[in-house]
Parts: sequence; C-alpha cells; structure tokens
Amino acid sequence: MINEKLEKAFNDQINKELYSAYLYLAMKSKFAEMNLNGFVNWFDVQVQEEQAHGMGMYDYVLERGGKITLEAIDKPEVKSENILEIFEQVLEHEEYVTSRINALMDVAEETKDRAALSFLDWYLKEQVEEESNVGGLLATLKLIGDDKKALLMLDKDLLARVFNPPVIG
Ligand code: OFO
Repeated sequence: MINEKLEKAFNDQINKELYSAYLYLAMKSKFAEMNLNGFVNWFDVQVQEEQAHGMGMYDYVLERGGKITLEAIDKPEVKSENILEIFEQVLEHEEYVTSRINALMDVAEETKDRAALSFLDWYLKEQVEEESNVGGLLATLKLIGDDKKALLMLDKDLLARVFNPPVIG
C-alpha cells in the first residue's frame, strides 16, 4: 500500500504530466498556423509521450492500492510566437518537470518507499533524455538563425519523429 503523502505527490505529478501534454498541444497549434508540419509532428509525439508519462503514474498508483485524485489542469500559456523562444520555453518547462520528479523522489525517500524510488528512476532517465533532445534542437535553431531554407530542412527532418509507446518502470 502506498503512503498517503506519496500518493498525493504522485497525483500532483500526474497533473503536471497532463499539463505538459496540454502545453505542447497549445504549442503544436502555433506551428500548424505557420505550416511547419515537421514541428507539428514533433509536438504531436511530445503530447503523446506526456500522456503516456501521466498514465504510467496513474496505473502505478492504482497498482500500489492508492487512489487517483484528478485536479483541474491549468490553462497553458505559450509565451511567444517566435520559434526559438518557444523552444526556450520547452526547455525551461522540462527543467521544471525534472525538478518536480526530483521532489517526488524526495517524498518516496522520506517515506522509505524503495519500490516507488525504483519505479521513478525511469522518469529521471527520461528527463535527462528530454532535456538533451530539446537542448540539441535549441542549439540547431540558434545556428539556423534567420535562414529560412535551413529552417525548412529542419522541419522536414522533424517529420520523421515517431511515437514509440514507452515501457515505463
Ligand atoms: Fe513528462 O517528460 Fe516532458 O515534461
């Protein structure tokens, strides 16, 4: 059985993961408006990944005999229309999510829940990967600068990204 404090922390993180999906859904629409279909695809995969992250925790809480308490999801705010700045916001958001996963692990540690800690290891590794992917894209966008041709080439590359349902835990 999962400790009540840890159950609440998991429920909070489920909300954050679903908010991430919601934020990326909002960002996806910005690229659809610009007709950048590779970027649209990139965000589409991102949305599905975040939903999978949320559902991974949802299933885990139930598996541990805990309760799911869903709260309202905040309204997502895309702070800029500029491509580079949108990706800066993505990186900032992923760094925030990493800090929340660390905080969730602190609660698991505090409640001496080794099973939860081992489950959450997957999320920690995923965050390292996410930050590195977004950081790489951001670096490419900085190199591209105002070069429209290079931007269209990157857009074409991003069309190749596919969603592979993650095996969590
Ligand atoms: Fe769930 O990894 Fe991004 O936020």
